[in-house]
This record gives sequence, C-alpha cells and structure tokens, in this order.
Amino acid sequence: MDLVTELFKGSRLALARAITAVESEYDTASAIMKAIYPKTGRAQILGITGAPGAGKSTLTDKLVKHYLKAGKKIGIIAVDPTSPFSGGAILGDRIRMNDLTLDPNVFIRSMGTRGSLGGLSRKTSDVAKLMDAFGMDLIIIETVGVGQSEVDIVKSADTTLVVLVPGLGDDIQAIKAGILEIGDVFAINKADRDGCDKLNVEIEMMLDLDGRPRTWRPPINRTVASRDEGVDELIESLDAHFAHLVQTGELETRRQARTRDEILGMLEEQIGRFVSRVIVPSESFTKGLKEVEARTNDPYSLVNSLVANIFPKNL
Ligand SMILES: Nc1nc2c(ncn2[C@@H]2O[C@H](COP(=O)(O)OP(=O)(O)OP(=O)(O)O)[C@@H](O)[C@H]2O)c(=O)[nH]1
Ligand SMILES: [Mg+2]
Repeated sequence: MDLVTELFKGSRLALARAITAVESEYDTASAIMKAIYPKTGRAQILGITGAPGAGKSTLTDKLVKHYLKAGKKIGIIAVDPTSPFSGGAILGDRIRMNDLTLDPNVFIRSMGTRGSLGGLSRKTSDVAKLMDAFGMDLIIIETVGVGQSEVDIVKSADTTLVVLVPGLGDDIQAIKAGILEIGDVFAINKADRDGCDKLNVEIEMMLDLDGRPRTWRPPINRTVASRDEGVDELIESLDAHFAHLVQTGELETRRQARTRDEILGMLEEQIGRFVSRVIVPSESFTKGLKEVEARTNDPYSLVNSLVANIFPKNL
C-alpha cells in the first residue's frame, strides 16, 4: 500500500491520512492496520487522565519538552470523549501545546466521539499503533473528564498518570470513577493551591485500603505544571514505573492481556455485525419472533436454535 510505504518513510501527511482512515472507519482502515501491525510494539505508551481542567495538557506539554531534549520522538493523542469534534478541530484551543505542533519530532492528534465510546477506545489504540509504526518512541494519550470511558481508553497505556487537583472537595475527584485503581503514578497538580496535604493523605489512604497485592506502590508527586515545577521528579516516577514494568516482566503481561482483549473485542464486534446484518433480516429470525410473540415458542429456544444454525458444532 502506497500510504503505508509513505508512512514508513516518515511522511507526516501519510500518518495523518492513515489516522483519518481509522478514525472515520474508511474501507481502507483494516488493510492499513494489517500492513503496519508488524512494525508495532516498540513505543512506550503513557496515559494521562484526571478531572477536566486539572492541567493534563499543561503537564503533557512540559513532559514532552523534557522527552524531546532526551532525543525522543513523541506522538500525542488528545482524546475528548465528550466532544463531537475530532481531527484537529479542537487543537490549540484545548491542548495548549501550540508550539509543539511545529516540532518535527512531535505529532499531535485530537480525537472526539464519533460513534460509540467503545469504538473510541479501539480507535485510540489503533491511532497509537499507527504512531508506533511511524517510529514514535513515546505516545501520550490524554483523556479529558472522568468515567468509564477514560478507564477503557487508558487501558491501552503501559503507564497511567492520574492528575488530581487539591481543593475540589473530599470525595476525591477520582475515586468514584475508579480512576485511582488505574493510576501507576499520581500527580497533585496546581500544588500552588491549598489542600495538597489533605489530598495527599486521602490518596495514600485509598492506596492502603485497596487490598490488592502490589509490587508497585504508586508514587504521589506534586507539580505546578504552569510553572514547570516538580516536573523533573514526576518524570523520574514515570521512568521508574516503566523500568519496573520491564524488570518484573509485567510489561509483557500487560501487553499480552491488552492484545487478547483487543482480539476478543474485535471478535465480538464482528459477530455482532453478523447478527444485525445476516441473522436479524433472515426469515428464521422474523418467523421465530412472531412465534415468540404468539407464545408458541420462547425466546430461549429461539436463540438456541438460531445459534445452533450459525455454530452447528460447538454451541
Ligand atoms: N494555578 C495553576 N494553574 C494551572 C496549573 N497547571 C495548569 N494550570 C491552568 O489550568 C488551566 C487548565 O489547564 P489544562 O492543561 O488545559 O488542563 P486539562 O486537564 O488539559 O484540561 P481539559 O483537557 O480541558 O480537561 C489552564 O488555565 C492552565 O494554565 C498549575 O499547576 N497551577
Ligand atoms: Mg487538556
């Protein structure tokens, strides 16, 4: 494929087009994903999540500048599950990284909701793969808001950074959403405000209460992203977490689990499509439905017989 050849040669335009193809579900998308797949698996993936306005983008901007100095190439995916915009429409406004868009070693893409959130997390992960195959060393996925959608999206990360802000009330922003559980590293950003100690204690307590066996205690860092304070220490924590993943073999375990989940998700999607495109319009379905309505058949028997027709051997 021409587009993929160009992408491998380092064409940013080809990368942008490939991302659009995946995002817009063009017919070419699966051929592109297939062609790039062998070149994936190299990049390190960092997920950044937390409450809206917590300073995720400001922090990302500072982190990226640091990693650029270390010679890395970086892809940034700014995901906004609440926004209908995508494809760069909210760039600049939302992500506060304007000067980075000009850097040849940085590629920024924003994505919004088009279609289902489940679809969004798969697409995010596919876009990360495209950036990986393009040759990015580090891919940062920033997700706005708090909720299950973020949790799903950051599942494709190796390391997840949860950004919290002091003084937003005592139900710590994240707990409800289960975001605390996915944090490998915490940043208390806007540490120039009151309430850092309290929030710190709350996070520590939550980590203590959570009875899971741990080989990694998530460190809690304080940052003032807007003044570039505490960012070096945060980077040390992030690097330490990645080193931990490598040393313990957990990186492989996480990535294997991710691949498995992806395959299962795709399988369910395809089967779901088959059901709506082939089964639902079929005569046996229409006829069976009428029988169930007339109470001459029941839903359980109907489903069993429909399934037995699709998978005659094993179900
Ligand atoms: N006082 C203070 N303000 C900060 C700090 N970090 C970021 N801000 C400001 O907080 C506002 C939101 O920052 P963003 O980086 O856009 O936050 P975000 O989490 O990416 O926001 P969304 O993507 O909209 O959820 C901006 O006005 C920043 O300048 C900080 O450490 N202290
Ligand atoms: Mg942001």
